[in-house]
Amino acid sequence: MKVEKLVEIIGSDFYTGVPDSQLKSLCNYLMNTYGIDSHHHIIAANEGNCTAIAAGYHLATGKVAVVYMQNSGEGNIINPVASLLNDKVYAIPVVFVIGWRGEPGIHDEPQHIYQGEVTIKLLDDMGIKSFVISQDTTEEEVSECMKEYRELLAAGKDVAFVIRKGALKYDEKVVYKNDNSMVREEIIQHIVKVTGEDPIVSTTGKASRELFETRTANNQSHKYDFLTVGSMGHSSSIALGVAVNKPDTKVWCVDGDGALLMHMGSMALLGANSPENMVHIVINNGAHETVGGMPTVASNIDIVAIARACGYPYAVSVDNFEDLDKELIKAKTAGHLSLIEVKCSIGARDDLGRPTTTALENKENFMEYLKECCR
Ligand SMILES: Cc1ncc(C[n+]2csc(CCOP(=O)(O)OP(=O)(O)O)c2C)c(N)n1
Repeated sequence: MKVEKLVEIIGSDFYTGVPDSQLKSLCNYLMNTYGIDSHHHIIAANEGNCTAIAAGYHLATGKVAVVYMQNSGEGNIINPVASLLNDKVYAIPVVFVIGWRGEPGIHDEPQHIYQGEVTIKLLDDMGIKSFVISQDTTEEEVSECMKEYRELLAAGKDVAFVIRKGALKYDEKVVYKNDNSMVREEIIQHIVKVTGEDPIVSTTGKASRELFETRTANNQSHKYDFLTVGSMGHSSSIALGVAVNKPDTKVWCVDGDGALLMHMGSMALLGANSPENMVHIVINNGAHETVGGMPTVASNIDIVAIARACGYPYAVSVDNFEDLDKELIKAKTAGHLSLIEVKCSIGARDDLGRPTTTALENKENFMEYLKECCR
């Protein structure tokens, strides 16, 4: 169905979410219609964050907000749904619109398989009634469902539309760009040149895919890299856990700005623990490039200042390859935690591949490498 029709049927004037490639039509519609406007559309740091913003919207207006997200965000909403929205607590109504990655029977990447299996079950467990929208769902069916949903919402309950692949259509295109010149894949090639055989923990999305392809192109093993294909926002904490237990090995984390924002508390933990053997690289394109390029708020925040305030002994920002190479070389031999923010353009190769090893193989090879080669 057309996304405009879904929006009309739901009838809310406030949306908050974390972008998802399967909800690209909804995200693009919202960007074209509202852009980023705190009264109508907020792209939030994580899905729990969205849920709380939706609750605040309801407290202030008495109206019902829509939270949109990929199903991988269900984990992030469980706490605010169970202890804030639920009708045994504050009974705050919210409409969730959820992209269903990893739907059973539909081929998808490994990080989506289990989440796809439990998507509807988790909603049931959270007391959220759900309705699945497919390519052949009619507007009448959605309107009928919404009639029933209105009664539930009036009783302080939460409801969801679960969106199957290709179910929502939007004809307009949106172009996402910024003024930065460096391309993420080239940034990763420069990083790999300096890290050599040091282990890397890389973030969710295309950065990990590009790292995998870079290793293949260089005829290098993939054992050096832990690709955090799911669990967005947690790669720097994984790297922290590795770094403190392998004190004689330089451990690198390749992070994204969307991921950094999603669980930014990890920066405070990194600063507090300050592993001397870790480098935290944040590739900042100010966008959720992997899922379509929708903006994050990271273009307008000072990541270097945040890192310093969190206790990182060294933090720097670069916007060209010469400075990047210089900082990488410096970080390689430094005896303290370093953060390098790399200002990056929005975009990727159309023919970018996906890791050909399984997640389990990735873990086993990485662990074996850490055991044998790193102290
Ligand atoms: C909890 C969760 N929410 C949403 C997603 C969907 N998702 C995958 S990659 C991505 C964008 C990541 O943005 P950023 O870290 O800035 O990296 P970029 O894609 O720009 O390189 C999103 C939103 C996800 N994987 N997990």
